[in-house]
Amino acid sequence: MLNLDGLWEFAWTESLSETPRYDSFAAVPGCFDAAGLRFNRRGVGWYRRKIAVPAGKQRLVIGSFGLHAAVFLDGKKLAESFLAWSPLEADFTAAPGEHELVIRTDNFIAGHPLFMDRYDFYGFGGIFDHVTLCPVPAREIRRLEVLPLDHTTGEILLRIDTDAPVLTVSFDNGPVRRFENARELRLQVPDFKVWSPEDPVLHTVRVNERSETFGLRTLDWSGPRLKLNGKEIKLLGVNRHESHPEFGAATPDFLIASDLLRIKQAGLNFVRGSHYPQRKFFFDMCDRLGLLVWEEPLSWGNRSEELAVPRFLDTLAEQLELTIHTSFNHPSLIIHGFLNECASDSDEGVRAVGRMMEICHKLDPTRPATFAGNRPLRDRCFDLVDIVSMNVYPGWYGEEPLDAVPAKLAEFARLCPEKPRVVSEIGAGAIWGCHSEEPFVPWSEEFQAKYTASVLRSVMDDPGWSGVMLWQFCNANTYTGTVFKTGRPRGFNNKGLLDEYRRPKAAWRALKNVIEEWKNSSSSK
Ligand code: ADA
Repeated sequence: MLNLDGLWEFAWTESLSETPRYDSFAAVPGCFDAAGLRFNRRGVGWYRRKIAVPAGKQRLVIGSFGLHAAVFLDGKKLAESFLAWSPLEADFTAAPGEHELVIRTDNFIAGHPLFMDRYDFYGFGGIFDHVTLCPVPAREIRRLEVLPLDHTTGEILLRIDTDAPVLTVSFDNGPVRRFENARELRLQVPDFKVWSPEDPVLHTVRVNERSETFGLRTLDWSGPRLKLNGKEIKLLGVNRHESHPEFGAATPDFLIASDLLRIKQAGLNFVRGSHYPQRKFFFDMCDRLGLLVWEEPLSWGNRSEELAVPRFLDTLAEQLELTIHTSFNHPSLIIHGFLNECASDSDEGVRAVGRMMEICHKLDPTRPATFAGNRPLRDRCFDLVDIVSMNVYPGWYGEEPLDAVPAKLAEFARLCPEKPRVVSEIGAGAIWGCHSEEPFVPWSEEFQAKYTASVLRSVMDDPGWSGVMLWQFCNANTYTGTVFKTGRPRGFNNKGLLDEYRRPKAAWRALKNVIEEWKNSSSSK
């Protein structure tokens, strides 16, 4: 595999129809509008370089991009995608030798099928992740999916998408077994070890030329509590955006690694990737650290009119399918999500949620699926989902005072008692460095710290909840518009437990203290 990261020629145009003049340079990966000359501008970023193409079929992969991308080889379009934050693949065969490769990305919101201008996170443009080129073997294994069936016996199901008549299968570089014309294989992993957050042991399986890493663990959501490997689990975690003031959504791998390490070291076990697909590096890290993940395709607060638009729903369905296939073998992935805060109290909502649930169940029977709803008392989709997930902000939005949080959470915990329930978002804003010793001053670090501690204690002590995902790990770029009730000072969503540069706020310290106390008291029981 050839890594094409590095210095590319760069051109900027105001529209897609203009001819680019490559009079500048840009780093790949990189966002063109996060900082510097094109800060906050909407337009088209053209990236160009020469590549040496070997003989035979090749695959170019862009790990993640925004908001719309197209790939050209010697001026001919090979692929195009609106599935922002997902990988984009372009297969081609060319005469061996040097060729011109162009990746065009734009961050136009108007006309985008999934991204809308009121979304509460910034729609960056550029190439967010690595770009690679690799040969495609004839009769390749197009897809190799590992479904863990039983963590006590090590039984798995392999689903193999290929035209190859003969398959050679081995685990962990062990002995090779040969199968003919198999597309599904029920096998036992030799010398298996169970994957868990405490002991995240990974195995590998190789089928012909393709190798996949996986973990042996099972999930059970048939009763009111979520179970991992047969034992009830409480998810304690954060929502996280791929966002940084200088890097935008092209957060470097070292930053992803340090964010996730911090989350793990704070004693949390969960991270929700809000509100778009996550990168391979993110998942590799979560698999190795034993962090559990919720992943979802791009969407946010979609109204019933939007849920009725076929182009929106079809694109969303396409991205959900791609997301499930792409992340399938990561043991850290335990929940498929979609349609954050959609109009789940409308007919259109019921239809949209039903359609996405069908996709999840069809493609992946081993994981529960859900959407994060923000209207728990009038929701009409709870019957359709595997886990009931609620985004609630008592004591921040709305009229309740901060000390009403425990009672409100206890009330929500009683809804839909036959299914596992999680608080998929909850949080309060604070500006880093803004302090007040007065009780309950919104935007102060002290207010957010009290809020966070109160939420955590309420959820941890209530068996009605299978988990809580605080909103949010760190501040994230968004718009400065005033459409949101309490505003978005400085163009950030300031509900981060850390600020946008990852400087901890008092709430982060409060969180660590509460978890420490809880662990000490559970071990002394
Ligand atoms: C919602 C939404 C988040 C964020 C949050 C907030 O719950 O899902 O993306 O906008 O509200 O900060 O208000």
